Amino acid sequence: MKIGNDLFKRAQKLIPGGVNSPVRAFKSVGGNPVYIKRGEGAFIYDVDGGEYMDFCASWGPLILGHARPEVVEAVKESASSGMSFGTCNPREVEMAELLNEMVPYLEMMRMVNSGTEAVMTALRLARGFTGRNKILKFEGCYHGHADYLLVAAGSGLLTGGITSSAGVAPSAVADILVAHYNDTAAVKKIFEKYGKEIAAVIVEPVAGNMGLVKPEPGFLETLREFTSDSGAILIFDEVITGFRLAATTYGKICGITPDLTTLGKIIGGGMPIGAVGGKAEIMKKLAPLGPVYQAGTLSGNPVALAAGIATLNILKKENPYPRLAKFAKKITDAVEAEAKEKSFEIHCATEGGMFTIFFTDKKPLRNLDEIKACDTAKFANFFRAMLKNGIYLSPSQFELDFISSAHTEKDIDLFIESFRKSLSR
Ligand code: KE4
Repeated sequence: MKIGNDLFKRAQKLIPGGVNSPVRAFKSVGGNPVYIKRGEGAFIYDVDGGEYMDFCASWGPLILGHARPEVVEAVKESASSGMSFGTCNPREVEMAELLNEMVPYLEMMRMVNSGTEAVMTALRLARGFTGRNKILKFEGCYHGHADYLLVAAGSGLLTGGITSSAGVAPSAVADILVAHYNDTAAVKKIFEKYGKEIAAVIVEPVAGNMGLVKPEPGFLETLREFTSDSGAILIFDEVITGFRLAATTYGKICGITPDLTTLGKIIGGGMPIGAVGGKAEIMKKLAPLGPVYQAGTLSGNPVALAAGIATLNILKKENPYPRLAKFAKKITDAVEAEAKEKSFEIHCATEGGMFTIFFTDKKPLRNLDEIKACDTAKFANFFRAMLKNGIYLSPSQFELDFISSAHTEKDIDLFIESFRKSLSR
């Protein structure tokens, strides 16, 4: 780890915490972060010659594995014709038509450069469309780092043991309402009290930013019913789940149509990207058509779209999802069997090709309070043991692990073997 450690020392002099995103800092798992210089298929390689089987997938985008040739080719071909024009470009039309074909309820959409920007745009649209201000979000969900969303947020905040950030003016969060995930009773009370003042409800339809927490039967349906009755906008934040569980959105899978959807990660194939889409009557409020302003120098960047379009077309053609789910199930079964056999307090939640190994005996985990009971010290030891065994997990108990289409059956067996070894250590 010598070269990596030297790099980290240098980085810390110029970059806060040495990282460009807090959750990469290994703060909650201990040790110095790895410095990855190359990825190929299911594997990533650090600057000191270390090789790891990757289950973090850059926090979700790399569903096809690293350096998938067709995606790299698409980027090379696009970049060789120019990086960015600040004009309309044909790939914007191709991406919009592809997303609309794969998710028909995205009647219109706009490309941006991150999930945060997609959520900011969706919430400003909801407020502009309804003329209302209040927003309901859920404890432990993370929707990017816009001021007013850093309340009871998951992901890096939770990992860092905080759930709201300094530097956020009280006025910015005055209109943010918070309830526990899966708490339909609380949602009912909030709508009884604030109904006509609520501009939007935003939710991760399958929560990933407190580790994997599934919606209980009726939870999402309740959100759809109450928002429809009160004229509030229902936003599914599918930055993680979009194209992760099928070649479409979770909204399509579960049969609940949100008014707006935010996307990111997979639709960029590893390049910076985000998108907001949904009902045309809402989307038409966006400038230059309507009064809700939003903009971006590199929005619809042709090189990023080339990577995303190539990725989505491969997902459409290859449909890797049943295999991803099968492999995740194999891991879950092994974890549960080990827990039972050795009475370990450990539990693996899974949805499609996503999973989280929780260090707790509680299952299923329904909300942030239950998640907080997890033994993060045990998780940290487990993470480091797996790293020693050449397995790179997402470096936080409050995140997801992902299986890519590049992982083979043999890789999954190796994961399970390493899991057993790491647990016994
Ligand atoms: P970005 O601005 O990081 O592209 O997207 C924000 C975002 C929005 N919505 C959901 C559901 C998200 O999960 C995210 C970002 N995800 C985290 C990891 N779970 C990003 C990792 C990081 O912050 O480095």
